[in-house]
Amino acid sequence: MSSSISRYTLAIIKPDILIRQSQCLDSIIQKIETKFNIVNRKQIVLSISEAEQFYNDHRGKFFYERLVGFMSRGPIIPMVLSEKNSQVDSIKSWREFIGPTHAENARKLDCLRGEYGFSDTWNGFHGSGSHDEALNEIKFFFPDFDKTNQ
Ligand code: RTP
Repeated sequence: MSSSISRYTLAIIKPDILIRQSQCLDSIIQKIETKFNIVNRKQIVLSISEAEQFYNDHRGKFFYERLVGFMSRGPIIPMVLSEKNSQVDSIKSWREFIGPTHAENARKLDCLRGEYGFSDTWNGFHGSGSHDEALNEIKFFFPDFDKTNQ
């Protein structure tokens, strides 16, 4: 059973948090650390072409340009997270923790996007959607991350 559990996921604190709500960053990190170990973390600003590359799968969608513009607009904090409970899938758990994509839906729930998200695009947080996506996204931001752990 444990072989189907993803131990790591890639999370991002998006620019809306760092631009508009940087005073909340410490409490957001504390909240995250109640449930996840932060294995790797850095703060960077993506170029437009890096944001395009990261969101390449969304190319052609109506919100793509807005998303790329938003994600390269200010600092982001990518993190490799691991669930403190090793029996729990980190990818699923983090996605539940951040909640639904759209702010209106997220606000109905107890989740990070509900508390800190502004809109459908400015929604505060990213989480990998699958095991393969997590591997690729971790590699994108942390090329030296030890893959043998994954
Ligand atoms: P993520 O990949 O960032 O964890 O988000 P997700 O799976 O919940 O959402 P997805 O559909 O993959 O969309 C990626 C990001 O695009 C922005 N978005 N804007 N209607 C809109 O304006 C819209 N829809 C999506 C969000 O920032 C979303 O997280």
